Amino acid sequence: MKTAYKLLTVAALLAASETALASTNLILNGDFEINNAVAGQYQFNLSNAEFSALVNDVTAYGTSAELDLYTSGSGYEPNPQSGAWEVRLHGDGGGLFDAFSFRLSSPVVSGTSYNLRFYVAGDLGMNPIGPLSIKVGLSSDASSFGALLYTSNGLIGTGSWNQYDYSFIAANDASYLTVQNVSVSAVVDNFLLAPVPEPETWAMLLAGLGLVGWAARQRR
Ligand SMILES: [Ca+2]
Ligand SMILES: [Ca+2]
Repeated sequence: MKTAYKLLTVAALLAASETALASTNLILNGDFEINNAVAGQYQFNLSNAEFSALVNDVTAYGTSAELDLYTSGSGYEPNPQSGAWEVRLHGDGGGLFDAFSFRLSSPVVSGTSYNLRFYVAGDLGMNPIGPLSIKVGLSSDASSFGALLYTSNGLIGTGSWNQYDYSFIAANDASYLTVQNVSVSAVVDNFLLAPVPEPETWAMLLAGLGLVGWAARQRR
């Protein structure tokens, strides 16, 4: 019973951590669900201006400007990782690439710890032509990449979603999370960025769990 209780505690902590990531997400529209597109209608090869106007709180600034806003059942891509929409980014590896930035609900603060999570899938509609890498950065400006934070490396074009997690301490303040594809075509979805809960928060959570466990034991 003791082991079961421990396992339950670990599961509860993990669940709480997942909830914290989703409920305190600083990224506005990180899953692209808030947009002006007609339901079920794919939007291909959008210019930076078209994409920025279509998708709330997201600004495109790449050099190839062929962004696509996809929905379920296109046949070209896996269905969205979350909700009804996903974004396809082009990149030819030769200097032309799609890029965009997410506006944050409150800025990243220098010296604070954060957890980042996002999902990338290879392109079903094109043959994989090389390793896939999506670069994520922090910027003070919606239209520039800023400082490199993380690169999701190693995935060769396939149609399945891959989850990437990265924890970091911010080196500078930033109001935008930026995303660039510098490799082959890929779809991205469901970007989550949340401050790591403070030790006091964990202490309160553990105390709460302790109470729940104590109550359960009393009942037995
Ligand atoms: Ca989505
Ligand atoms: Ca395109």
